[in-house]
Amino acid sequence: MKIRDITSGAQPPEKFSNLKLGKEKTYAAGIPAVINSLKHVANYMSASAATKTMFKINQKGGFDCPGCAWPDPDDERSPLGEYCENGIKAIAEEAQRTTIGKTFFAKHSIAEMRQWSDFELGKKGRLAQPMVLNEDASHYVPISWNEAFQLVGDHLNALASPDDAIFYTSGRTSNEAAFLYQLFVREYGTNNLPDCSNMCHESSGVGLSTTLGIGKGSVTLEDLHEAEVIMVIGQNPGTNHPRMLSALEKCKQNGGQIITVNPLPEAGLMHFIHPQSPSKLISGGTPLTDLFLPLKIGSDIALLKAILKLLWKEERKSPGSVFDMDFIRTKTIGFNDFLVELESYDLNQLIEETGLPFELIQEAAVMIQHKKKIIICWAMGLTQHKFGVQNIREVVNLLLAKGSIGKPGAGTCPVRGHSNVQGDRTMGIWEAPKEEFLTKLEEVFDFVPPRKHGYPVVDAIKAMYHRNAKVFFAMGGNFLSATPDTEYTAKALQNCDLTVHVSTKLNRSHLIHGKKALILPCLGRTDVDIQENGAQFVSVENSMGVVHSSQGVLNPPSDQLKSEPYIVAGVAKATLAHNSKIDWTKMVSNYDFIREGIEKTIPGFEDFNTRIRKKGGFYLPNCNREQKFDTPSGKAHFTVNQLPDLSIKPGNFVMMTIRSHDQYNTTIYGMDDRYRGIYNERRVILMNAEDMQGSGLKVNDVVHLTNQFGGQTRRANSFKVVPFDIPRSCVATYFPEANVLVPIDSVAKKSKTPTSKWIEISVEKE
Ligand SMILES: Nc1nc2c(c(=O)[nH]1)N[C@H]1C(S)=C(S)[C@@H](COP(=O)(O)OP(=O)(O)OC[C@H]3O[C@@H](n4cnc5c(=O)[nH]c(N)nc54)[C@H](O)[C@@H]3O)O[C@H]1N2
Ligand SMILES: Nc1nc2c(c(=O)[nH]1)N[C@H]1C(S)=C(S)[C@@H](COP(=O)(O)OP(=O)(O)OC[C@H]3O[C@@H](n4cnc5c(=O)[nH]c(N)nc54)[C@H](O)[C@@H]3O)O[C@H]1N2
Ligand SMILES: [Mo]
Repeated sequence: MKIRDITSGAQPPEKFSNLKLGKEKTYAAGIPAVINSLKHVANYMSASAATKTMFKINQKGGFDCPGCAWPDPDDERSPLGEYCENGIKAIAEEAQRTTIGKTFFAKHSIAEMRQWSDFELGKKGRLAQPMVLNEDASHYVPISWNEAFQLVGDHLNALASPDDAIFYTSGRTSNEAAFLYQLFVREYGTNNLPDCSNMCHESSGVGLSTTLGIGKGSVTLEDLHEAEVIMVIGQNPGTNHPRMLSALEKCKQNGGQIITVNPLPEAGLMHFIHPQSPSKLISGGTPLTDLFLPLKIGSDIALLKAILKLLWKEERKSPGSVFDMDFIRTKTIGFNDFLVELESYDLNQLIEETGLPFELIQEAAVMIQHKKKIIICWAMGLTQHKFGVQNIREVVNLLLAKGSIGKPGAGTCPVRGHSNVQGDRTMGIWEAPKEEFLTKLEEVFDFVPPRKHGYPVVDAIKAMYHRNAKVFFAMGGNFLSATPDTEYTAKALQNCDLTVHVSTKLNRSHLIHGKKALILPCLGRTDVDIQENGAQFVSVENSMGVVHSSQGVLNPPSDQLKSEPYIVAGVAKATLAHNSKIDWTKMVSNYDFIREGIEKTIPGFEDFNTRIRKKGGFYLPNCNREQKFDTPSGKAHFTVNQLPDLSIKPGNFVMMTIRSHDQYNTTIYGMDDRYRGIYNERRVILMNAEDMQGSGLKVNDVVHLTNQFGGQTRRANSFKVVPFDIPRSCVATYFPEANVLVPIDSVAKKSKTPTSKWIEISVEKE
C-alpha cells in the first residue's frame, strides 16, 4: 500500500500517558510560574542562549516574544524583559539547540513518526535542512535550496490556474515576510491566502468592521489601566496572555472592577501574583475578578441581552442616567431597531439560557450602570461559535449604549492570538482583499493583481478535498492539526500533488502530505538574520496596533536555515522567472527595501524606515480612537442579533475545545495543565460532577466521544473523565486532540470560523 493512502495517524495517537489530578488553582503566576519556565529553559536551551534571550525579550530594541500578541508597555519595562511563563516556554521551544536533519529523517520513516504525539514530535528539535519526500517514498531525504525552490516553481507553473494553489499563513510571520509573500502570491495570480485568522479572530474582524468600521480593537494598554470596568469574556489570559494580568492588576489598583464571563473559573482571572514583585508573594497578590459569571457555553448573547434589558429598565426610570443618549443620537444608527428587538425578549427566558442565577446578572448590570469607561476584552470563547459574529456585535451594542468607545478607558479589546496575526492582515494576508489595497499594489508594483476573492481556511480544505486545488504551501503553522475535521483535512492534504511547509519545528502536517512534500526550515524570531547587506531586523504589529521592530539574538541552530523573506524570494524567482516586475534579490538583500514597498502601499506606514527604528515603534491610525466610524453611514451601527438556538439532543453535551496551560496551539510544551490541576494527560474530558453521575461515570473512566453532523459521524476514542467546575451539559476537551470532532461544515455565519467552542457530542463509556 502507498504510504500516502493511509489516513490513520492523521489524528494524535489514542493512547494515554498517566493522568494525575491535583487541586484547581485559585491564582496565577508567582514562584511556581518562574520555576516552571526555568525548567523549560534548562531542558532545551544552553545557558548562554538563555541569558542572551531572557534580557532581550520584548525589550525596546530586542526581539518580539513569539508567544502572544499582547502589547508591551509604552514606558517603563521590567529589566528582566517583559517576562511571562508561557513566553519563556515559547522561546525555549524555538531556541532548542538540538537539530534534526538528514540522519534523523533517514532513521525515522513517515509511518513511524505518525505514531508520535504532537508533544513527542515537537520535542525532537529544530529542523536543520531542507528535506523532500518523493512520490511513494517512505522517508524524507535532503534537497538543496535551489532544487526545492525549482520544485515548487515547476509545480505552480504546471497548474491549469493559479487558483489551484493555496498559500496558508500562520500568525508568526513578520510584516516584511508577509508583505513579500502576498506580493508574490498576487503576482503569481491568486488571492488564495487563507490564514490562521480564519480560525481565530475572523468573527471579530467581521463583527467590528461592519459595526464600527475597523476590524481591530480600539483600546491601548493605557486605556485598560484607566477603565472603570473591564469585562473579560471568553478568554483565559492567565494562560494565553499572561502579561495581560499586569494590566488588569493596574486597573484594579486604580479603582477599576473586573467582570469575568466564562464557563470555567480560570485561575488566572481570579487572583494574580506578579512573578517579578517578590513583595506581592508575601501579601498574596491581587484579587482580580470582582464578579464571576459562569455561564453555559454559547449563552453570551443571552447574557448581554439580559444585562442590556436591566440597564434599559434603569435608563427609563431616570432618562440619561444609564445610556449615553447624546452619543447614541450623534454617533450611531440603528438604536430604535435594536431596542424594539431587545424589548421583544422575556428576561426570564434570557436568564434561563445562561444557566446563571438572576442575582449575578443583576449585579453585573449594577456594576456597569453608572460607569462610563468600560472595556470589553474577548478571545476564542466568543469567536469560535456559529454565532461568533453576532456575539461580537452584541458586545458592540453594549459599548455603544454606554457611549464607551473612543474615549480614555473605554472600548473594544479583541485579544489576538499569534504574535503577528494582526500585522499579517495589515500586510495583505487575506483571501478577501479590499479593492483599495489591490489598486495600490497595482500602482506601486506595476502588475495586475487578481480581483477574484480566494478561499478562507475551510473552503481551502474543501477545494483540496475535491481536487480543485493541488498545491498547498504553508508559511508556518500546523494546518492538519489546527484545522477542523482532522480525517477530512488529512484526505484533502493527501489529495494534493505537492505540500510545502516553511517551518521551524517538526509537526503532524509534515507527515500527512501530498504526492510530494517539502519541509523548508526557516529562522525563528530569536535567530540572527544576516542577508547580503548585513544583519536584518523585522517588524510586527501587536494586538493594539503598535508596529515595532524585532531582532533575533541567537546564532541559528543550523547554517542551512533561511529567513522567511529569503524563502519567498527564492520561490518567487523560481516561479515567475523573468516575467516578474519585482527585483526579489534586491528586496531581501536589505529589508528596508521591503519596508519601502509597504510604505508606498499601506496607509499608516509613512516614513516607515525611520519610525520603525525608534524604540517602542509607533501606533497605526485607528478611527475608533477618535470616535470616528469608517462605515458607509459614517456612524457606528447598533445591530439586531437574534438569540441563537442552543438546544441539543437530550443526553448530549456541548463541547468546547480549549488550550491547556502547557501548549501553544498545536505545539505541546508539556503535559501539565497546572492551573486546572490536570497533570500528565491530554486525552481528558472535563465534566460536571452531576452530569457524570447522571451518565453513570466516575473519575478516570474511559469514554469515547461522537459527533453527528450533516449526516456524518465523527469519533474520537479514549478520553479520561475528569470532574470539573463546569456548568451542566457543558464539557471541555483540549485542542488539537478533539479537532477530529469539529465538523468541516460547522462554521460561523459570515466569518466561516470553525465552531471549535460549540460541538454537540455524545459521550459513551468504554
Ligand atoms: N500559552 C499560550 N498562549 C497562547 C496560545 C496558546 O495556545 N498557548 N494561543 C494563542 C492564540 S493563536 C490565541 S487565538 C489565543 C487564545 O486565547 P483564548 O481564547 O484565551 O484561548 P482558549 O483556550 O481557546 O480559551 C477560550 C476561553 O473561552 C472560554 N469559553 C469557551 N466557550 C465559551 C463561551 O461560549 N462563552 C464564554 N464566555 N467563554 C467561553 C473557555 O472556558 C476559555 O477560558 O491565545 C494565544 N496565546
Ligand atoms: N479545535 C480547535 N481548533 C483550533 C483552535 C481552537 O481553539 N480549537 N484555535 C484556532 C486558532 S485560534 C489558531 S490561531 C490556529 C493555529 O493554527 P496554526 O498557526 O496553523 O498552528 P500553530 O500550532 O500555531 O503552528 C505551529 C507550527 O508553526 C511552526 N512555526 C513556529 N514558529 C515559526 C516561525 O517563526 N516561522 C515559521 N515559518 N514557522 C513557525 C512550527 O513548525 C510549529 O510546528 O488553530 C485553530 N484551531
Ligand atoms: Mo489564534
